[in-house]
Amino acid sequence: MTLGAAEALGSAVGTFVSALADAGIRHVSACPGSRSTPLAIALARQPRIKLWMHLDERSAAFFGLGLARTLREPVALLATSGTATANFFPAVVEAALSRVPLVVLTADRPHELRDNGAAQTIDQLHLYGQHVKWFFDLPEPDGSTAQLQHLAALAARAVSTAMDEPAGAVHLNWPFRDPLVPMFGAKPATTRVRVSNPRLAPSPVVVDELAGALGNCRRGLMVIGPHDDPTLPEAVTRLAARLGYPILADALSNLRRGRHARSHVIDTYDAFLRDPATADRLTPEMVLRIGAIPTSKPLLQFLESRPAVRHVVVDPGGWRDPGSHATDLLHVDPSLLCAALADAVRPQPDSEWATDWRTINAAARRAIDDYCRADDELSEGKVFAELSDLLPYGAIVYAGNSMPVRDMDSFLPQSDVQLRCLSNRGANGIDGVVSSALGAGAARSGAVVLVIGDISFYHDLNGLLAVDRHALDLLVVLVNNDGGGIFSFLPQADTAGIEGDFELLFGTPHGLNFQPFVEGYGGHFVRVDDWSGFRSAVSDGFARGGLQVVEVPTNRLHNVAQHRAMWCAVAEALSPAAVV
Ligand SMILES: Cc1ncc(C[n+]2csc(CCOP(=O)(O)OP(=O)(O)O)c2C)c(N)n1
Ligand SMILES: [Mg+2]
Repeated sequence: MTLGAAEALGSAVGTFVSALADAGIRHVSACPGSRSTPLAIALARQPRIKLWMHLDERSAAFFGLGLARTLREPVALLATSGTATANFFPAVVEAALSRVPLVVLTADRPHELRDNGAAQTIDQLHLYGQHVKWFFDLPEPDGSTAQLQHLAALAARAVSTAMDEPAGAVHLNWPFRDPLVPMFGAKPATTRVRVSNPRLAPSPVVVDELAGALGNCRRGLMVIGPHDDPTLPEAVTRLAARLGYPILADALSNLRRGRHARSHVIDTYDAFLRDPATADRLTPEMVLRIGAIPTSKPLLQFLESRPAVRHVVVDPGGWRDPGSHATDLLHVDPSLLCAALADAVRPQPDSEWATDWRTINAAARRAIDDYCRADDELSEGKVFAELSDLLPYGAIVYAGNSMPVRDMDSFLPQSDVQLRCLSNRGANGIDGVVSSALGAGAARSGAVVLVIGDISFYHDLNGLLAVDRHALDLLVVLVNNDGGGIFSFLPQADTAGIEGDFELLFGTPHGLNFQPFVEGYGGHFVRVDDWSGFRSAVSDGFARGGLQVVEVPTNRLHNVAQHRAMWCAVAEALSPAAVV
């Protein structure tokens, strides 16, 4: 080994990693490998960066995603060459679609060892295709001053590009020659460039035009989909109060929970908009929509079946308008726009329109509460009604895809007990959810509850290793209906042609007993059989810490019947005879 090569390597990776830290990277989620040695050693030695080592790249990537989502800051991933890099793919896709900033670092063979049969070498160029915002194939380190300056600039550019709206993943592929162990002699070159990614403020022209239109519209609605920005609740609720507009707040908007003024927040629309008569009474003239596409299908259908409505989408970037219903797309920061509009609009006295929505919301809430109180059987939706009273202020609720995220949207009531609701809603994958929740737990101290279905839990059992490895706490509410419960709500469940094959193709029961798996990872497992057992298992779980799994056994067929009964109870409560 020539000292010169190892020193050149050391100054290259040292400079690059130091520039990553300068640009704001504080966490890296990584897995072991030989080719990635130079970066792994440089990251481990960088005091401003915490290196989270994992064994499985797919889980590591989702762990990094959960960290980045929760911290609202960019996080880096590191993998060695070969199929390790392909295991990052699902998390990269989720980052792209849910706008989470990730800097993906993959180590590669040098150019002379590519495409000629060298071991553990795959084509890593543009591996993640259109799912990353930027790809760059770095040069083999030579230690030259010009290259060090370039590496520092590349690190800054990678972080800034990942953060730029809409945020997402970037991919840097870095080939390393042997010897792979760097020597750190020289001081790393400093980053000269300082990058800023300010929020996109609306121009006065945009604010004036929209404020005028809103001021002249009595029947307006604010629809807030998944959008995790702590500055949004104050801005949105102030604007809604000035205009007398209801706020249809997705559970993932984080507008339902907290000490902000919630007088205009509507949280049961998923149930009452299923009733056509109620939906017809509530047709708006104008909609201001913020955030990702709402979780609630009835809300989407309500909006889509009213094409005459002026539909303004406020989004700092991208084009989130499936079905092409938007009439206006404003590429500005939603909080800044709402704050500016709240100052600009003519205040309107609270109208019959707002009162109608509020009355209907209150009646639907009473019907849902009564329904939950009367039903003693363990059921899936009621998990969120129960958790609503059990979770401590400031807890994070990570909801798995499939039924948990929908049930959270349908059943989680608004309250001033603040919760932060998160979910992988970009690509709606059932993969990597355990690791994403663990990443959320690694981001800060405080309670984190993951509510997840059995198949999704099975999908990422590997992720559980991180609990012990990194001394994390995670309380998992495992809704075990022995298969994919969501499919029982779909037409596939009633279609005669697949009768008999439904369980084989969709229900997919597995009969797994999760207890030994959980205990194998050092966790504590309780299967509850009633609600009082559930309540004590959750409180005990928080007190114990570490990995706590509370399994709620449910039945997929009963689950459909329970949801339908709840929707019927809401429709009945809102029938003209019931609403005076
Ligand atoms: C990675 C991935 N594979 C497959 C799917 C399709 N899918 C959606 S929901 C679901 C079943 C999930 O079952 P479970 O986690 O038990 O939740 P439940 O439906 O019972 O609420 C499947 C296979 C997906 N969304 N993501
Ligand atoms: Mg299930």
